[in-house]
Amino acid sequence: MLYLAALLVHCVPLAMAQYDICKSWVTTDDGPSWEFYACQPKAMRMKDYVTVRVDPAGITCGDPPERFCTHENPYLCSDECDASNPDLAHPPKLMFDSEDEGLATYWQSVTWRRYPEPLLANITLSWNKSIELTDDIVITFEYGRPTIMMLEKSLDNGRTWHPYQYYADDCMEAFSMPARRVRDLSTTSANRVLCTEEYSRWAGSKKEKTVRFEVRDRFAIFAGPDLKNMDNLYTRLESAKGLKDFFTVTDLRMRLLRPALGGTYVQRENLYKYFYAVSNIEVTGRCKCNLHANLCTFKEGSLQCECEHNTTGQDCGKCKKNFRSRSWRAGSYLPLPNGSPNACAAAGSAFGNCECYGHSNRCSYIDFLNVVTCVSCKHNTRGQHCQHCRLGFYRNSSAELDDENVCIECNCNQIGSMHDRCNETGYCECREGATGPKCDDCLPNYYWRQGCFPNVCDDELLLCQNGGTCYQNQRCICPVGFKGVLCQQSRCEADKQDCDGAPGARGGPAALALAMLALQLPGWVDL
Ligand SMILES: *[C@@H]1O[C@H](CO)[C@@H](O)[C@H](O)[C@H]1NC(C)=O
Ligand SMILES: *[C@@H]1O[C@H](CO)[C@@H](O)[C@H](O)[C@H]1NC(C)=O
Ligand SMILES: *[C@@H]1O[C@H](CO)[C@@H](O)[C@H](O)[C@H]1NC(C)=O
Ligand SMILES: *[C@@H]1O[C@H](CO)[C@@H](O)[C@H](O)[C@H]1NC(C)=O
Ligand SMILES: *[C@@H]1O[C@H](CO)[C@@H](O)[C@H](O)[C@H]1NC(C)=O
Ligand SMILES: [Ca+2]
Repeated sequence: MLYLAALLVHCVPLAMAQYDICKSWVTTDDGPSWEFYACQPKAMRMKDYVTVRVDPAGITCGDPPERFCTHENPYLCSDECDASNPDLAHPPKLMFDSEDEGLATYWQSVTWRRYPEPLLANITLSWNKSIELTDDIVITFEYGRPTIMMLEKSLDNGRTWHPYQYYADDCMEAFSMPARRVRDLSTTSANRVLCTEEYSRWAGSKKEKTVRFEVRDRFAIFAGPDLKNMDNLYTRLESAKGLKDFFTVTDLRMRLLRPALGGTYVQRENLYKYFYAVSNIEVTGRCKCNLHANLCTFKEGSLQCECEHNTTGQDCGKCKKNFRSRSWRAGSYLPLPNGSPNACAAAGSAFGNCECYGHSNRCSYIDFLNVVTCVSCKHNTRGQHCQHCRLGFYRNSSAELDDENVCIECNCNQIGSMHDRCNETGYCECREGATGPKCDDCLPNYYWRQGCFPNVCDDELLLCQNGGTCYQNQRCICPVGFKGVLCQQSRCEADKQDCDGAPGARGGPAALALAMLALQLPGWVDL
């Protein structure tokens, strides 16, 4: 009987957990069928799936072996850290092991023997998976908690980082921030990043060992002190912008900036009592599956959602192939109590026979044509099923029809091409003399100047004559006394008066100087 009671107590919270089934087989007036619900995996101990990295290199103690002492026993420095001896080593993995009762195992840093250079260490936890925190992050320090540290998070597997919480024994001094407590936050500030002094003051290294990131206290703002009113929390998570993301991480980083000082200033004569030692990092959360899965499994080194609702991807973040007749959407906690599955729909199932390849989520019936057609095709598509590319775009041959990148802009050169359309391989239609896929090059014997023009002169067939030089294939620069497109014409022959009237036109020194001037000044030639 006692056993049964215990079992019941244990089972009740599980049975009552919301959103724990994705579908159920129900009998309705139309016969039995599946009914679908928003669903999420159970919370897990995330430290079991984490990869850890400690920076900088050489920050872990024991290589070379080193002695250290404690704040309680500052002059008895007989403890040793030795990386080569398993009994005396303190590698990072000891932050995630399960400990026998009473026996703490911990990662430990080198001591602050380089004081006054700061003693800095980063502990980076990576999951390669989006995690939604469901309980406090609890970091346990042996030998005292840091007097300054910072918690950072990433939402994109470590590409970008954001501050999550600041910790200091004096927030103003360390971060120029006023000290605040999560308990004092309100509904509008529940996702504020703050600095707290609660976990950094010296209280004896045995008494106060933990540093927390308070998830529960933030949840309690909506769900009440015992988290009884979870409905209100779920409603807020759905409606308050950024609130869900605030509790979502792919990576966490503890930046340890100053070790415990034992409640006084740094004592230079005994730097062997200053170091970091972390025995446990507890992270409780669930896989983020966008409310499309109630299971999350560890496969090939990463957590993965077991997606339902015809979704797929590590976070169930897209529709399965052939289930893209409308755009993917996350499930919703609302309406209570079962939420909305927002399942992906098979082609042909959602709107009669209208497939839009995921480029539209609206169809419309056109009465006089008796067809159903997709409305407002996105991603530069068009057509009844959004199956064509808009004018000015062409089909990306390496993308499926339901890919967002299915249509590529033609990008035709405005001057070199006839119009901004292109053929199926992206080739534009060129004006005379232009060439290249985008018509931004000229054919041989053409030059580019706001379009392609045939060469006037060149070094092969259209040679400038009588000592003239070819300027950028556009014109011959003729010596004085000659003219014509190729300087082929003597001014005397063309115009007797010109010849007779101009003194020295036949090659006096003044004419030579003028000719040289002409060669040096293309601007003058352009006239
Ligand atoms: C810790 O990480 C931060 C970035 O989050 C970086 O700027 C800093 O240099 C790192 N510190 C160490 C000691 O590696
Ligand atoms: C991260 O997860 C993805 C998807 O499961 C996987 O393809 C990739 O190899 C993983 N990367 C690492 C570094 O583990
Ligand atoms: C997903 O597709 C299958 C057919 O492969 C269908 O039986 C099932 O009902 C679909 N599920 C949802 C949630 O639409
Ligand atoms: C074509 O589609 C593939 C697959 O989605 C994509 O990786 C690629 O960037 C697309 N090409 C262009 C030019 O957009
Ligand atoms: C597109 O135009 C280019 C150049 O005219 C040509 O080589 C190519 O075969 C054309 N592609 C198609 C599919 O017509
Ligand atoms: Ca441990």
